[in-house]
Amino acid sequence: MKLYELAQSPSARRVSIFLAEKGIEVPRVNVDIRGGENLSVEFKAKSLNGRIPLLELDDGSYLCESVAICRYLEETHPSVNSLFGNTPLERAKVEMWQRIIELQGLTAGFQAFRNLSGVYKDRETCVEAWGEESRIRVIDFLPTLDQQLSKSAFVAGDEFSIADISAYVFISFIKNLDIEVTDSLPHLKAWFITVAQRPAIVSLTPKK
Ligand SMILES: N[C@@H](CCC(=O)N[C@@H](CS)C(=O)NCC(=O)O)C(=O)O
Repeated sequence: MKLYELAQSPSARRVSIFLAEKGIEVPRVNVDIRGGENLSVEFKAKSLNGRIPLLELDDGSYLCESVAICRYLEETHPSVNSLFGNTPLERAKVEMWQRIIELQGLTAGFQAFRNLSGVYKDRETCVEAWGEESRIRVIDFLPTLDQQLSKSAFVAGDEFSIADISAYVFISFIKNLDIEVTDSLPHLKAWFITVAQRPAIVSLTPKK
């Protein structure tokens, strides 16, 4: 296996944290996405969505989309506690929260960042008003997470799951939008501090 990524990019971090939680090591290839390396014919021939992360399998086939990659890694490296949930209800709750975080959190955050910063204006039309609206949607979504974390230790229930990884990456990312988790969101704030101390996440945090 080989993982095409850019370590600090949020979607690649979802897979990296997952791998570290599972204790799986995979050779990595750095892709210069800001420089447009992912736009090349060669990369697009490998990646259906033309983006990172991208996992190359030993049979020469490829998987894109961070959650699909994590699901494959989970099923090929099963452990006592699955990060996708262990019972039918747990699995459904993890899936529910994954979709909520992906659709209402990460997608809005990415749209805000891309349209406001213009980092990818070489490959897409940036619409400032859409960026502003997406940023507002991110802010409006935060209480949903705070409320959920007032009821359970982790996003999808009592166990740490891939939904926490997605939410952690989302909350880390919104600093780029000048959005902070303040004391008005106490449960979300406390959860973030706890999750940041997990050995898997500490192991990926660059030393200052
Ligand atoms: N839904 C995809 C999102 C992948 C994605 O947007 N990757 C970004 C980096 S975080 C990328 O490759 N951007 C380059 C581009 O848009 O050209 C996933 O979860 O893997």
